[in-house]
Amino acid sequence: MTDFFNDISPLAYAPDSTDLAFRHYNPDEVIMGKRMEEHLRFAVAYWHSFAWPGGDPFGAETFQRPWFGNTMDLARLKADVAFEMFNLLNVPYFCWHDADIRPEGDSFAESLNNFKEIIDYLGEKMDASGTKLLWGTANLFSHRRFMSGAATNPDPEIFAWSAATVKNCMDATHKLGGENYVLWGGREGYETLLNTDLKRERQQAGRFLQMAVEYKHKIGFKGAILVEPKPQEPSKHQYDFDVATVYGFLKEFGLEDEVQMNIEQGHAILAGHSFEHELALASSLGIFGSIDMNRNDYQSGWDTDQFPNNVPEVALAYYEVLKAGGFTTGGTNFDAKLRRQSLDPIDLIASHAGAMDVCARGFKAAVAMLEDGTLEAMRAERYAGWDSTQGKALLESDFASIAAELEAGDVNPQPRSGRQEILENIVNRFV
Ligand code: XUL
Ligand code: CO
Repeated sequence: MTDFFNDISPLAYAPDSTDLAFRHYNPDEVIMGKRMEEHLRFAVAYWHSFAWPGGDPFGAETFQRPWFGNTMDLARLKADVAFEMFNLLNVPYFCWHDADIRPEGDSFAESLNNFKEIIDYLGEKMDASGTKLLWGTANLFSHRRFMSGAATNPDPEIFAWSAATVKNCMDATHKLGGENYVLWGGREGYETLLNTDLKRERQQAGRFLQMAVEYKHKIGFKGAILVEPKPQEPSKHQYDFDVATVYGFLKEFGLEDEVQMNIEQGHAILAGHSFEHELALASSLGIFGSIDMNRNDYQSGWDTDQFPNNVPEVALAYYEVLKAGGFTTGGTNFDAKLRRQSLDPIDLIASHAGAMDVCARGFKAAVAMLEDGTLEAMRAERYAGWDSTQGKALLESDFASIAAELEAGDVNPQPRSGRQEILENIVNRFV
């Protein structure tokens, strides 16, 4: 035991409590035939909670964690504290980048040795605690070697470095029984077209992703490969802009049946979409995988990665997740970080606990909306014309025949109300 969380006790489900407790998240409550824990599949993001120092563009670290530093002992201490937090929160999953969990060495080989040692250490802790790995990923964006991209770098040596890194991160994810492998192209984009061969860079990114898929099959990894779209930040123009863009990219490289989406709330907002739009689109394209749950500041235009606290928004997101059939290998990863003034260990616990409660509350509202059925009935009614014999025949027809029929008749279709306010009123009954 470390003394970091000191006198904080494991959180319980206690709906009437005014203390640190869950008021809505009850992992054992059975909803639609499944325990809430199995529906929501919460994960803690190692990077924000244990590696992020609380810096911003105007100031360096505000957090002074006892495990900060570049040694193996400190990496083990970090893991000890992380698993203590997973236990306090009773959260079933976690996620990591290689750079979050191991100290950087002086060479590829030294970093890899550090990484492998920590992976074994995490494996022991996972066995002892029952915490599982939702996904692993490689940090191909923080170190200065990636400043011009990883797979899309103008320098082939960096492509090779990145490929070898992803290979080892996939091996480690597989070894730990991880359920997905994520690729977020942090620096896969550009700052100025003046120095960028856009066509070449996209080809490199496509080949890189094909190699990841080939390697997954080679090692028999049964989890999903997930791409995480984001429109900008850190690069001015990111190639994986949003779900629609990534789908076109997957089609181009023949990967649409191999790769799914990890959709993040804040990234959807930065792309000018709602979270539920990105979820609904991925689901309609058959590429929905997992979510990174956070909340973005609507004014700043940056990726603020705040903990979710807006129940109506979360409810609409889980409504789409449920309509997509729920999570299979995916889950709800809190890709969210404390505000830099939230210094204390209790802030880490309270932020996650509150986020889990907001998600549980939104999820229950989504289930209630689905079970009530009015929204879906009204949607079906709106499109009923397309289920009629005439409606079906129309899509089999052609412009000339359609026009001939219309010109011979005496039709004048009348517009019908879209009922948006009534639908919003219905949603508000549940949230
Ligand atoms: C960055 C982001 C990442 C990915 C994993 O905006 O969301 O943390 O989730 O690399
Ligand atoms: Co993310």
